[in-house]
Amino acid sequence: MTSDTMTKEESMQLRRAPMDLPPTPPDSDQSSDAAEKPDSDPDYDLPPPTRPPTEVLEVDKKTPDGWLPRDSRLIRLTGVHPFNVEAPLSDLYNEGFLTSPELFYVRNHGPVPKVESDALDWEFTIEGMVEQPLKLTLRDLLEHHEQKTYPITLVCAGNRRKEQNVVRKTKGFSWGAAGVSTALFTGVSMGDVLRYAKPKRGARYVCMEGADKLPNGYYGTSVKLNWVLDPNRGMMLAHGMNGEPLRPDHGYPLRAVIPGQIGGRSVKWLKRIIVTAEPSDNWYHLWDNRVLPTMVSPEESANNENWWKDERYAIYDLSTNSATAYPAHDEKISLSPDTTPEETYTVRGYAYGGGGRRITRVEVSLDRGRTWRLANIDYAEDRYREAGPQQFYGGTLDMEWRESCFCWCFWNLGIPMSELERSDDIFVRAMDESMNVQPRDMYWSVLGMMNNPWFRVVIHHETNDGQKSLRFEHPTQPALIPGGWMERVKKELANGYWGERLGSDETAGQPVEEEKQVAMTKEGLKNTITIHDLRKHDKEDAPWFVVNGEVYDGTPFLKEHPGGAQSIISAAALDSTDEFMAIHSETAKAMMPEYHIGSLDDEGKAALASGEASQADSDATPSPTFLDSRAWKKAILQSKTTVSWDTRIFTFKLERDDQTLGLPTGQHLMIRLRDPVTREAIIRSYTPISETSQRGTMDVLVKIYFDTPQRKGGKMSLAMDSLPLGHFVDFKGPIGKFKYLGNGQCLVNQLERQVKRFLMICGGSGITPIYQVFRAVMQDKGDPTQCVVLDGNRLLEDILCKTNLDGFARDNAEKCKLLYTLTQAPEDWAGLRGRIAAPLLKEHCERASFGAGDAMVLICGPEPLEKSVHEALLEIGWRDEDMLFF
Ligand SMILES: Nc1nc2c(c(=O)[nH]1)N[C@H]1C(S)=C(S)[C@@H](COP(=O)(O)O)O[C@H]1N2
Ligand SMILES: [Mo]
Repeated sequence: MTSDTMTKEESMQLRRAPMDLPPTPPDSDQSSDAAEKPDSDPDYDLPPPTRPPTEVLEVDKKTPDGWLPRDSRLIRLTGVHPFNVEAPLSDLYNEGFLTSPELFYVRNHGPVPKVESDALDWEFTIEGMVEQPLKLTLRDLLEHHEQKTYPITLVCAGNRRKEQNVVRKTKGFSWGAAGVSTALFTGVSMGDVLRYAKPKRGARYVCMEGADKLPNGYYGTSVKLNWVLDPNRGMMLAHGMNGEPLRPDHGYPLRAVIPGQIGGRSVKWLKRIIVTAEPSDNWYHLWDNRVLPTMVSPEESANNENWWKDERYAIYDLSTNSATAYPAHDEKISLSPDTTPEETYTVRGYAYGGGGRRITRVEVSLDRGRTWRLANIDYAEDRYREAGPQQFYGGTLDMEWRESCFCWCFWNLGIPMSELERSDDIFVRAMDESMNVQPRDMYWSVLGMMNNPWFRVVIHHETNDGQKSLRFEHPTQPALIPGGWMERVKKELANGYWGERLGSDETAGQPVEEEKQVAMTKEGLKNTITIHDLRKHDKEDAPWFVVNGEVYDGTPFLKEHPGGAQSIISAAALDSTDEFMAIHSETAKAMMPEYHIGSLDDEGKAALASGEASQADSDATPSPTFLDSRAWKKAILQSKTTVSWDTRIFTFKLERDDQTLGLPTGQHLMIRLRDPVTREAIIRSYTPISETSQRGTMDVLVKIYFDTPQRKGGKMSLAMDSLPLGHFVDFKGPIGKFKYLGNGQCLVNQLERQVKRFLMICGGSGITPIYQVFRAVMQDKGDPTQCVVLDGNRLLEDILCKTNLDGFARDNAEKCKLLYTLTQAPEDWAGLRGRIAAPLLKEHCERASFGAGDAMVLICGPEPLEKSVHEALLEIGWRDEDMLFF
């Protein structure tokens, strides 16, 4: 039995909740109609004031979550959608021990399921290896089971991942240190409910599945049955949070809450519980929430799936962790001359342990770990324990007997100002009751999870007009927000090492090789531009775009841009750093100062970083065509066909079966992948070979440039080749300055041009854009345009699409001529021999033989080929305006 299947018999056995369940046992020392609200002034913490958001934010409106009001203070970590957010660290800390639901971090893998009917009718099943499969509703849970309320801290396994990403990019997005929050959860003991279903002998795991349908199935994972049945582990089926129903982002109306373990096990919008003999085989259980050994590179992990199947690398209990909230990042303290030696600053933050283990000490160092001082710890969770059993928010608060610690604690330490003034940084580390202490060094791994090295805040000593002050700097800022000492000293950081080189005696890693930098800003220009101004320039008449926080006006370059005006227009008012840097040569970069008009202000940068100005990376509502020139769209790799030893056809699944690609003939699209090793974005343009009318899928032909002893292979093609089936790739387009409209009618840079004859010259995989135009001409019987194709390759078997090309030629002899030339032709080869160069071109491609001004040459191939063809064509009478290089 696996988590994804249920036999017919099993589903037949499902029955409504047995109505003969014993009623909730009356509480021993409290009458059952005791006040639902806690005492007016208890010793334990009550939730902070909450202001539930009432308005749908503008950015959410175009997403599948466009119905859901949210708090605008939250920092978006994965563009606009799906919703993955953390609060600014100081805001989170200021909430206190309990976090209000609107600031509680959110980790959603996809759209939030919308509950249209009465939440009490929400159904879920308990199935698999149980004597008594059950179908229950939330109403059943409320009516027939004992409700409990207690505080639980949830932490995403990715908390603090940005630090890992700065050292070396992981496969995860950049959480700051606020991927953690605490709430009072109300619900039913998961173990109690499972006991009613009576697990069978041999059952060992409890798989869970949510209602959120994702690209790779419903979200799901598993924990051990043994743990579920252990009251000390406190696993809960929760419906309440801080005294109110769960909010949609946190699993409304029902979720699992698994204390002491990574947040990923606490399945939201819970629909199925499946008892099994093996761990979950859900995609998200296998490919997420693991700490693979540090030497497993992203590439190795993609090539060898056994790493993912090894249960030893799955993570459950949280690792010991701590962070400093105050001093906050960029906080400044002025040192007045009359600061007395006794004056102190109270450094404070949070700490948590895993598996219910108590944090037993938090230590602070001002001398990089040579000496430590003990911080004070406030265990707010213990005050609920001490309160004894009582009714609380619709459940029994009864923690007296439980020894485990499910919550974070807050630590603080007063430090004399004079000592801060003499120090360069503040380190903090925590230890739990098993003496698990946070490590000094980072343990980097492919998914960047459970990051917990000592948290270091740097102290900058500044003097302004004789006024001395201290400025504090955290390691990073979440998402793409710039800032933090790790960015600053990036070059000195190496895998596994927590910080700057301490001195020559320390074993810091090798510095990272420096990239060649080209200045792209205008010297002396000091203009700042607001997000508001930028957004006004989002149209084709005056497109502005942003690269590395600098604003450029693309208007004067619209006509000259080699990729066509559309490539600039598509970037209008957007941050196109990734694409720009990936595609452009140093020559192109050197042209940038000319178009530089100012720097985006900090607010604008933050807005772009959090995706507010862009819809990029969003899963917007599907349209009849797949491509969007202003946003990256994801498509899943469905199959890979080997065409020859070095060529593959990759078939990608579009969003919908009835969708076409939306690519005009003659245009291209961009493909974006991450380099499997460095995680840098790689972007290249391709022309799919599938027909423009094809629905549901597209086919891209790619020639793989393998590493050879002489030279490194092609980054993009190697990354494509190592892509596992079922993985996403990003697409954007159309781009290109040429369009074929049919019947000889072309658009070149938006200008119409009537063509009677095409000369098409290509080498190797340069055939793909040529083939697209050629096919359009051949398939239209009424199109009288003549085509001569000159296709150069090394070996006969290197000629791509040959069968199709030959087929079209056979059926259209009157309007087409195919010339293949090979540099290593077999003896019986009847075609041309030699490379595409002046002699061959002179013999077959004289302009005179193509008629007067109504012929055009389309050329696509490697750069040296395009260059030599260009020169040779000029010599035999062609003019620049006749030639189009793809
Ligand atoms: N159904 C479902 N459950 C889910 C997820 C999800 O995407 N879908 N994300 C998981 C992860 S990785 C985390 S860290 C927690 C986050 O819970 P929160 O969003 O309420 O903070 O939910 C977990 N449960
Ligand atoms: Mo998570």
